[in-house]
Amino acid sequence: MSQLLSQLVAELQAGTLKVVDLTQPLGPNTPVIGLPPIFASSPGVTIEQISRYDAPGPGWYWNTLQLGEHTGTHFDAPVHWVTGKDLPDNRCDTIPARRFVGPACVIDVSADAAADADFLLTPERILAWEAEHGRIPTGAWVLLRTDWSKRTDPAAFLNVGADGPHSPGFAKAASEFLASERDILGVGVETVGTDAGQAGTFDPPFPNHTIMHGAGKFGLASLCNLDQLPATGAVVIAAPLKIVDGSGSPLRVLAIAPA
Ligand code: 23J
Ligand code: MN
Repeated sequence: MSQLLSQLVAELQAGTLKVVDLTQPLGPNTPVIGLPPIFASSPGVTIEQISRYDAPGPGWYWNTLQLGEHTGTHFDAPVHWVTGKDLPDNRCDTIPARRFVGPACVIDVSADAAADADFLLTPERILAWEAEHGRIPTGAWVLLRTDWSKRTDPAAFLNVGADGPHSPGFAKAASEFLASERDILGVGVETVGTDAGQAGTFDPPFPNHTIMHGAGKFGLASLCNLDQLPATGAVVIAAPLKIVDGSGSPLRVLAIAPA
């Protein structure tokens, strides 16, 4: 085995490296994004039993799942958005697997999001993060820590008011900066989608989806446990199901980090 892989295994077994699960539980209580009623919506999770050591299957237990591609902790492929529809290797089954693994840059804006549910990350804030932690490296996953995943009540998580949902995200200029001034795999967030709650009212609507996917970048939504990661020094593995022509997929997101 390569020295590096032997050491990886040894450090995982010794506990000097830890595996952090960045994934929310997936089930009937998983919150799903609400869009304005003029648009079609995605269903929640339905789990129907096929058998459970009973007449339909005396020795085995299994279920049928029904869910939208963009449910719970999930991956957004570039083909999800009209801006990314004609890019090469833009869907779940055609993205090269090496693009699912990269170093994590965790930008902590949890205090800002606690003070303002509509907080938006700016390019200035990214540059301030880089002044402290170094330049965002090639092939990075940029993870926005908001602590939003600590809102375990679905109503508080979706935070829908009379004027629509309120949750933090990216200013358009921040998405543009990350998509064109840095060479990232994509962005990850703790909220239900990679755009801010109010982003349907922005110009363009849903600017993070528009810009990231137009640039061939990926999205990760509904992450958790970002507070267990260092700002730099973790590696994230986020591999969607190989859905044929898939626009996205629920997935298990894992980080390997110093313990
Ligand atoms: C469709 C339309 C708007 C949004 C989304 C999907 C998502 O957040 C998603 O899951 O990709 S904002
Ligand atoms: Mn999505």
